[in-house]
Order: sequence, then C-alpha cells, then structure tokens
Amino acid sequence: MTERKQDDTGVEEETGLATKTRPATKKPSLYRVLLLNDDYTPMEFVVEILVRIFRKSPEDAARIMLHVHQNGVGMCGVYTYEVAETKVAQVMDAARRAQHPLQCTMEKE
Ligand code: TYC
Repeated sequence: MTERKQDDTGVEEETGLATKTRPATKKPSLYRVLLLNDDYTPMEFVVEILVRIFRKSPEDAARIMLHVHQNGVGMCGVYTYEVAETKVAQVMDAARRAQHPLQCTMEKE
C-alpha cells in the first residue's frame, strides 16, 4: 500500500512500503511429471526413483508406484519447465543404465 501524505510545504510524497505496486514478474508455467507403467521395470526400482529423484518418502513412493502399476500412469510432482525437464532426463537416464523400459514424460499443467 502506498500512502500519500503532504509534507510541511504542502508537497505530496510517498511514504510506507509500496506493497501494492506490481513488480515486473510473471508466474512461471508449471509442468506435471508423469511416470508410465510397463510390465518389466521392478517395483523396487520405481520406488527408488521416486525417493531419490522426486524426494518422496518411502511410503509416498510406494503409494505412487502402486497407483501407476494399477492405473497405467501417475504423477510424480509439478515443477517449473527446467526442473521438470531435468527430472525426466534423470529418470530416463537411470532407467537406461539399469536397462529397464521405464518411461517418464512431462505435460503442461
Ligand atoms: N508394472 C511393474 C511390475 O509389475 C511395476 C511398475 C510400476 C513399472 C510403475 C513401472 O512406472 C511403473 N513390475
């Protein structure tokens, strides 16, 4: 809020914090990172991925993994573009190294 006050010469001046003026910033678009089910990737590997890359608790990781296993797809988290892109790349890299067919994608929220 910007307050207007007159000083002793009658000149208006700004006082207080300018919390109502708009800074030149925009909210970044957000992206969902999705894990896809397949028949071959071990359940423990998916849980490890969710703990290590998506910082889930072991309990949340197991819940998300089972959701993907039963529904075909599930959400690992919502991130800004570059963070989402990095996490997808980390999952795909880990899966490739371990020779699992696990797939991870991102979509705009
Ligand atoms: N369906 C896999 C199995 O039965 C487990 C699995 C879960 C694979 C989630 C991928 O994103 C996935 N071993």
